[in-house]
Amino acid sequence: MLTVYSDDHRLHFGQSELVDGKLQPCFEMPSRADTVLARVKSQNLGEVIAPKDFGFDPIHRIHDPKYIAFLKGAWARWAAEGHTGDLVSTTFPARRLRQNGPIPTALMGELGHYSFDTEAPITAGTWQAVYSSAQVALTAQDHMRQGARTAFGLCRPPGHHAGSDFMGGYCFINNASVVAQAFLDQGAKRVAILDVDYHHGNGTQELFYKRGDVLFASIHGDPLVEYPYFLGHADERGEGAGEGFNHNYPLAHGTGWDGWSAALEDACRKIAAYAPDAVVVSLGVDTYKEDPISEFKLDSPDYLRMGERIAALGLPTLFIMEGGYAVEAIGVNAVNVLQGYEGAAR
Ligand code: SP5
Ligand code: ZN
Repeated sequence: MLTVYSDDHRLHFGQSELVDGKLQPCFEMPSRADTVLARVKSQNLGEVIAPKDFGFDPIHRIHDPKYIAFLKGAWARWAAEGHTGDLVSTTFPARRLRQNGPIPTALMGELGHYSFDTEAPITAGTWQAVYSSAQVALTAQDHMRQGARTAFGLCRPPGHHAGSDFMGGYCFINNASVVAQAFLDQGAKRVAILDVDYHHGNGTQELFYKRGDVLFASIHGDPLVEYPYFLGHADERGEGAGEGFNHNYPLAHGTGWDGWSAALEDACRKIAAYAPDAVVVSLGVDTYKEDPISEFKLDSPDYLRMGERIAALGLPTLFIMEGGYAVEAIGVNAVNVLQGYEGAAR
């Protein structure tokens, strides 16, 4: 399997995040991608290539160009104001504040408008890392356009919490959604996105909620008790043309492979019935038992089984890296999914 990877991810390195009332080093750190890349190489998964540049058009198919322009220019504005620390929003338009009023002109106000939490710090190199992460995904997708049955976009930063015009949850550009749209724009009639990250893919759900050409299935911690809290319940089934094409599997803290794999089985049956031309997997491995911010109990061999079940769909499948914070283990776990897939697909 081809892996696409760029060193540019290192340019995004948030200093700290607020956890349990204390500023701690960001869980979403550069060593994550290094660990996964090292495992790809040590397992001889296949060739590793740098991304090509597909420009802004495929990104603008998913995200508001005004949001993207804001992301691109935010650090320069922050630095011009004399700041050197991370740029992080602290004010958000909650209920009964204006959602669609004038966009603030002050940097912090505009940032709040384009954010839903404090977990997507903008640093000096964030834009370059974010742009390259999207190009990593698009290059992996292009490899499949040229005929490959599968590919791996080793994206960092991740993307599934980012919506059409907001960042949050360590995410800025929704890489999985960008490539799903790219498949459609190249002639696919239907694409399924299977989100196996521990957290609900709220951004992805929002982007395709009213559309019938992308089915979204997500297996995640129950939002009653888990981030991102405000989306991801089982009764969110899609709207309008999208009615019936959104499937959420909220699971209890402590869920292990038995419960998790039952949800995967149901999701895979929904995907098979939908008969998509391609599957995009939002590949988070924060479901691991040792993950520092998560409460599922998957073990490393379970990820082989995960890949095998996805392969049994018999569909072209593009894997896009999302979360996973047990840095030592995420290489083994992510690559186990890919090797499970390849072993079963061969
Ligand atoms: C891409 C992705 O996986 N984003 C996840 C963002 C989740 N951030 C929420 C962090 C909350 C951590 N709380 C941990 C408490 C440990 N005592
Ligand atoms: Zn996650």
